[in-house]
Amino acid sequence: MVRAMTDLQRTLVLLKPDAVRRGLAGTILARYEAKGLAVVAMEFRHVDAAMADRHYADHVEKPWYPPLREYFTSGPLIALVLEGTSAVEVVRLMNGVTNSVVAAPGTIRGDFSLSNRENLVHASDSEQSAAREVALWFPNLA
Ligand code: FUP
Repeated sequence: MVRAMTDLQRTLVLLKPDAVRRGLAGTILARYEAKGLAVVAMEFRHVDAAMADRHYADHVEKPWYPPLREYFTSGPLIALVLEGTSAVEVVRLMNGVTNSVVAAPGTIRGDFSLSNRENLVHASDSEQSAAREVALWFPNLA
């Protein structure tokens, strides 16, 4: 649901290891900036399996989780907190659906990925997830 114009939100975004490896981090970040979202935190990190499990707590039991964890920990990623009007929904729309094969052209996944796993970006899927994920990745952010 589209929120009121005044609904300022923060959302946790990850430019995952394939985005960094493929040299697409700047291109992707530029899209968020051009949209009008503000970067309020940013960090380059190579995370371990324990952090992957915390981030994907809802998915650790899924059959496809082990290869996801392998990919997620395969190299450095860039963690961001973006802030703006309806930021949670706006970033999800910009990213496109999970499976890049069917993600709409014009979205990040639709334009730059052809994979259901290596899909370049993560973004919080609700305000509740955003609060949990921002606290997990940036515990010192005010
Ligand atoms: P999303 O919110 O779009 O990132 O998607 P999900 O939370 O459903 O899934 C998290 C990540 O798991 C996706 F980005 C890609 C990966 N995934 C798979 O590897 N296989 C699947 O069948 C579904 C998701």
